[in-house]
Amino acid sequence: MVRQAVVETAGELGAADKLDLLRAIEKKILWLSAWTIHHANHLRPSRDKLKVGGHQASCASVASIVTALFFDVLRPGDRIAVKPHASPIYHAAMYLLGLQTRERLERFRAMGGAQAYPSRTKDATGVDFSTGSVGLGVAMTLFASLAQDHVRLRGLAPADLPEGRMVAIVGDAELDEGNVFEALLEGWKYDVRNLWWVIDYNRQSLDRVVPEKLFAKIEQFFATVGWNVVTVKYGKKLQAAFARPGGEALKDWIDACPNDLYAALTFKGGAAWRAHLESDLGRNPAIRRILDEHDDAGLAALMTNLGGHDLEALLEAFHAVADDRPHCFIAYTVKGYGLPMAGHKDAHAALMTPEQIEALRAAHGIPPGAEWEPFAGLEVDQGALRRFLEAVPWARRTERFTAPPVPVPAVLPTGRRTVQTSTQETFGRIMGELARSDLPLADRIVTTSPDVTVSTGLSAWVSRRHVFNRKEHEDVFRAEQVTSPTLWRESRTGQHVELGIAENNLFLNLAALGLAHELFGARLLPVGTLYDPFIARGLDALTYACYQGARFVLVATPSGVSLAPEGGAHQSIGTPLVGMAQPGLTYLEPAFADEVEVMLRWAFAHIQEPQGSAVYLRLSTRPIAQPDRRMDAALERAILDGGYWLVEPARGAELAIAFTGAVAPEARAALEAVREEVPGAGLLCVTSPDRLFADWRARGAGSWASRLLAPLAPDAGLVTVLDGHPATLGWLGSVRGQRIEALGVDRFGQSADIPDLYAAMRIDTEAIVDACARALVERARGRA
Ligand SMILES: Cc1ncc(C[n+]2csc(CCOP(=O)(O)OP(=O)(O)O)c2C)c(N)n1
Ligand SMILES: [Mg+2]
Repeated sequence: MVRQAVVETAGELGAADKLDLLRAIEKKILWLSAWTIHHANHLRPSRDKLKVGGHQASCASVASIVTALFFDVLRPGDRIAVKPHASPIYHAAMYLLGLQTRERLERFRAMGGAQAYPSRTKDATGVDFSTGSVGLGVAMTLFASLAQDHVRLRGLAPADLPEGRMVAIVGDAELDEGNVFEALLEGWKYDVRNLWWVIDYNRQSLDRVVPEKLFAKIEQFFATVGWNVVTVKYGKKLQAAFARPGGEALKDWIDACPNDLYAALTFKGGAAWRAHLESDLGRNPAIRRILDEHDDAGLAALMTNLGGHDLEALLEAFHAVADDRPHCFIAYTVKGYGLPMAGHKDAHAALMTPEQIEALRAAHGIPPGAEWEPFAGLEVDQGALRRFLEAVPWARRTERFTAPPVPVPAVLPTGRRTVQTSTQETFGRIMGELARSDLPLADRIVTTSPDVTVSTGLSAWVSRRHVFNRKEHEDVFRAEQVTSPTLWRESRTGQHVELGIAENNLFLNLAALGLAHELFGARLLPVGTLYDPFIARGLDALTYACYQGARFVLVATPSGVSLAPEGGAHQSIGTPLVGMAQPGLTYLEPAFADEVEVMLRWAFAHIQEPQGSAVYLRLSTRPIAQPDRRMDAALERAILDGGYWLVEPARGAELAIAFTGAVAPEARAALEAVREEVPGAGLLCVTSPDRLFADWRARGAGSWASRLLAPLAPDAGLVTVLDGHPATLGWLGSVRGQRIEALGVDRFGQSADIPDLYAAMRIDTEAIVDACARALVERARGRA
């Protein structure tokens, strides 16, 4: 029977009617998620015979949570990360809201279709935060909340923009990822607000049903860092059963029931529940009554009536929140709830069979052929449902803001350069000058670093622009006249976000700050610093930030073995390859101070361009002699295109040395030595292996690399060298089919000074000269 939902004159629904509509939505998105996955796996022709996959059980687990949040609780300023494996049910919710198309659902996990995991960049609409690598989307919401505070407290956000809650729907196994706890601790330090994590507590991960009583630990962890923990354990039916005389015994039994037994009985159904309850509690007259009053199906429904599947219980919990404290909701659920694999330990990747989906279709009252119809089989008034969906507050929001770009001046203030200097020192100096300036650019820069602010060159910047904190705090050392070059004043308008040592947090913070223009309508120019080797520590989070299209400047210093005595375990080798291979990130590595100036200015513009990217500058602490030259437009262009001749080769030259970064003195000395024998040899400074390579791949013979190498003889020898993996530049030999000697670092962990280390790694002058000799011998052999 179709139930008429009464729409009151004021346009407000009665609570009962709203609940009916929400229940219909819950049922529909459960169906659509199962059907979308089924369609992709069974009905769409396969060309490669690979499993398509999708997670019907993970979706079912959050059907009620998704319904409650998206269709009733969320408001326009709120932003949400949905656990990766709930992607189909999330897309189903967007479909009902008119934010997703049937075509894209039909192409779930296919080119151009709805993505396997919610994707900010690859899904057409609706996604605030990508998820996929578990734990990262969760923690991202915490840093998004900090970014929101930052733009609001600094008065950068548009005045009419509502303050939003940053919400995550979290798989319980995501809490096994350490980065979640790194974030929690940081959030506590910053007194983070407006943050909700809703944990889908189905007590199942991929492989198994977890035996631990994890909820107790979750409660403790979160309480320790100042969160409010709300447990939504039982639904209204079970609550009513417990309230009956003698009902306590049933509650005690369920509370004591091990997770695996509860899951197994859920899978087996009513008869199995009855058998167990009868044997354990059958003599209790109250339990007897409950058993007698329910048939098997009714008993199964009662016993699995957990809070996370009870819209009333969930809505009550969500709407009861009256403050902006961070909230963790532990919503008890069953993985696969409402589907045949419910409770099975292998539910994670289980796919319903054609027979099972057919039975579900029938049970949902959906006529054959109407599987994609949004309202088919729903026992509510369709007009009322349509009006309700059209009025869902969260869907009527600005999904992405645009913020005008911040102008970048033609030259940055750079201060006085010394004759011998390092690229790191230069970076620090420019940041100090920017801090001093009244450029609008400087007002939008926000720096952040995981406890290496001072050692990566940000002292001068921080001293002038201060550390961001909701609580103001003077530099006590300064007040007590203890001298230090760095003034550490914390203020609500500070422009540096200091993090504890946790590189995952750095990259998630950069991801959040680097999306502030889209999320919060305020353009920030984030600059993150860390030691280059520790990129590896946070690499997945860096990938995550780039995948979301976040824009920031990453300054990694020191790098390579050139930090020398400080080195050993702090050496980085493969980071240039990371920089080249990472989509959404452009890697540049300056050798000289004037290159840093050019690159940094370009970076501030590039991160704001629609077709731009994040930028990674790999810097060094090694002071080196600077070339005596004036920057001009041509040199600038060449630096940004990826390279220029520091010493021009003669036309038809038979040899050239190409180098990147801190090995400039060795490369220059080697060239001088070689020029005695090969006067026409040239020295190529490769300022961005990444840009040079990408351009060569795109344009081949017309590329900058090809044009740079054009003066050399077709069979000239090339020697490449850098303080990093030799593959970074080794490809240069392919540009014109030239013989290559690729020098670089391929071993790790030895402390020493530069002469000893460079010799050991074979990137010193002697090694370069030797490589040149080999290249010439090979060339002669090739000619003979
Ligand atoms: C970093 C990372 N490691 C491994 C995986 C593979 N993986 C996908 S889901 C999953 C288990 C997730 O369990 P839970 O978070 O409890 O989700 P649910 O039970 O809701 O499906 C694992 C290990 C992943 N996606 N990301
Ligand atoms: Mg789980």
